[in-house]
Amino acid sequence: MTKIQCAIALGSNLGDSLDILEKTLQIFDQLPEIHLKSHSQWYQTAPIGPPQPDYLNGCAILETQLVPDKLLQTLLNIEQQSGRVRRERWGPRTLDLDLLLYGDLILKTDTLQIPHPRMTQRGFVLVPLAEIAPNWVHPVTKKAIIQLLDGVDCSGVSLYQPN
Ligand code: PH2
Ligand code: MG
Ligand code: MG
Repeated sequence: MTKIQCAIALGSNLGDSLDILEKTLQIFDQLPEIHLKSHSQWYQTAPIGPPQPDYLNGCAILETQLVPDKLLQTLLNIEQQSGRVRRERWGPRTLDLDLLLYGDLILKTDTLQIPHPRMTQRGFVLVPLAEIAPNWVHPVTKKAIIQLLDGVDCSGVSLYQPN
């Protein structure tokens, strides 16, 4: 079976976010069907959506043989293990894992859209992604991640400085 490279966005703004995100990377690495290739640094980001605490965000590149649906299911399972309860849309969460890119696949079903439909507008996704995959070409816009970053307001995104 062929292995596909995928880009994942990680986010948290409830609970011990740094610990939750670090543990998520370990979980990725331990799953036999996923290989963690690289991950970005963590960024503190102003919330988009209803008023809520700042997020910690980052991105990871995974290599996997899982088909998109199974990968999505795996991501949802990990979210649930972190104690995530789904409340309001775009509201605070202990862990959010979004499948951004799956090779150069373009897919739209009732449950899954790849590339992630809002990734091109979000500094909190593009800044960490540009750190680890600047030249990955977004299959719909045909622009590299570093080019997409050019058109986006990143003022709310800064490198996380643990004290
Ligand atoms: N995720 C959301 C809504 N708003 N804002 C930031 N800064 N970071 C996020 O990950 C985020 C958000 C819904 O997924
Ligand atoms: Mg999200
Ligand atoms: Mg999500």
